[in-house]
Amino acid sequence: MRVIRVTAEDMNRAMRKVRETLGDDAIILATGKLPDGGVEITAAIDPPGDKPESKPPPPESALNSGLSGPVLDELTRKVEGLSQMLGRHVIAAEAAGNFAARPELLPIYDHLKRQEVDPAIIAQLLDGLRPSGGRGLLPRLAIRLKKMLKVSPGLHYSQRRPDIWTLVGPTGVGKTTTVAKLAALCALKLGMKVGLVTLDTFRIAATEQIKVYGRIMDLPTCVASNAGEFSEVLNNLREQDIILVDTVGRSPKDQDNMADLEAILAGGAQATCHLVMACPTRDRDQQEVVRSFGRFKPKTLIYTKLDETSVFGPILNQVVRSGLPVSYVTLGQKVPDDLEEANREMLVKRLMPPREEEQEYL
Ligand SMILES: Nc1nc2c(ncn2[C@@H]2O[C@H](COP(=O)(O)OP(=O)(O)OP(=O)(O)O)[C@@H](O)[C@H]2O)c(=O)[nH]1
Ligand SMILES: [Mg+2]
Repeated sequence: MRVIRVTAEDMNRAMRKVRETLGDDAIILATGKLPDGGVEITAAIDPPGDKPESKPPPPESALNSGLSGPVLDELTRKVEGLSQMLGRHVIAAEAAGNFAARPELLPIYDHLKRQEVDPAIIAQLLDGLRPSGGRGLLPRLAIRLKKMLKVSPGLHYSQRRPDIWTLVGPTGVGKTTTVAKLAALCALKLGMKVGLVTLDTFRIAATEQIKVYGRIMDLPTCVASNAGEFSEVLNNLREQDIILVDTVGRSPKDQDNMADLEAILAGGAQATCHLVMACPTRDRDQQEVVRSFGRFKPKTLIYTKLDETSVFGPILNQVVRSGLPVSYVTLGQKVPDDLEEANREMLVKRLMPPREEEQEYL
């Protein structure tokens, strides 16, 4: 493989240099801005006949090594992860390769990469993207993003009575605070009858936290520490419109603790689970959270701490990969103010280049 790095005043000139040196089959590996305002492109080409030698198959003994149980599971997971990663790199390289013919896509590609959108999703977003009505590519990009981002109506639109929402998720993401915000929205703003339940008996402070919110808002608040008690408190709260259930935070890697939570939740078969994730969490970790909390069959994603980051691609990535809609987002620590129902326009706006930079993408 021959790799070159070119610099120029702008992307079009840099792309022309790449094409002059490596031809139309060049693959763009990376692009960047220079301190003097120029740009740089690292590009490569595979000269004909420059193919890696094929490796002999692994010896039979490696396949029949007797590996089983958790070791084999772990290995399988790692291999799956590696092949997914490789697949993404191939798609990204292909997408970048397309820019040899469509250099005007490069700035958008760059922007979406900085937003940490999965390269495979970027490739989908940019495939065949054409300018519309003299306004460049951004309006069409916004339409495509809007189609990909699924949202679901908030819990107060539900006709079910009582509608029971159980918030599950990793430690410290803001589950209890979000329960309080949702309770305030439904009870104080919409005048609904709301009951609170906490299954978090792991720490005394956690039960206190929800009881304090219950007291301030004058809402019935119950604690349950096993499936039987959970079923009983749900029955006691059956006259409420909405029941919000707070749970103990669980590390996605701690399968034993996850199983304990699953056992308690079995007491509330009529409840729906909603997965709470903090937006600043890295994409790969969010993916692991969605995978391991999948056992609770969450109906929606709730994203917290949007105020703590300016990178929103992982939200799009999880929605596309899991097919789950976003129901709510939270944007700060204040109860009840910092909660919003998710809407596509708001999410698209966060993923698009800021208005003041739009000229750079035309
Ligand atoms: N900046 C910011 N902080 C938030 C937001 N939501 C919650 N927090 C803060 O995050 C911290 C943890 O919030 P909790 O609600 O206790 O989180 P939790 O998921 O219930 O935590 P565990 O029960 O320990 O798993 C607190 O300091 C909250 O004020 C948000 O939208 N933005
Ligand atoms: Mg909590």
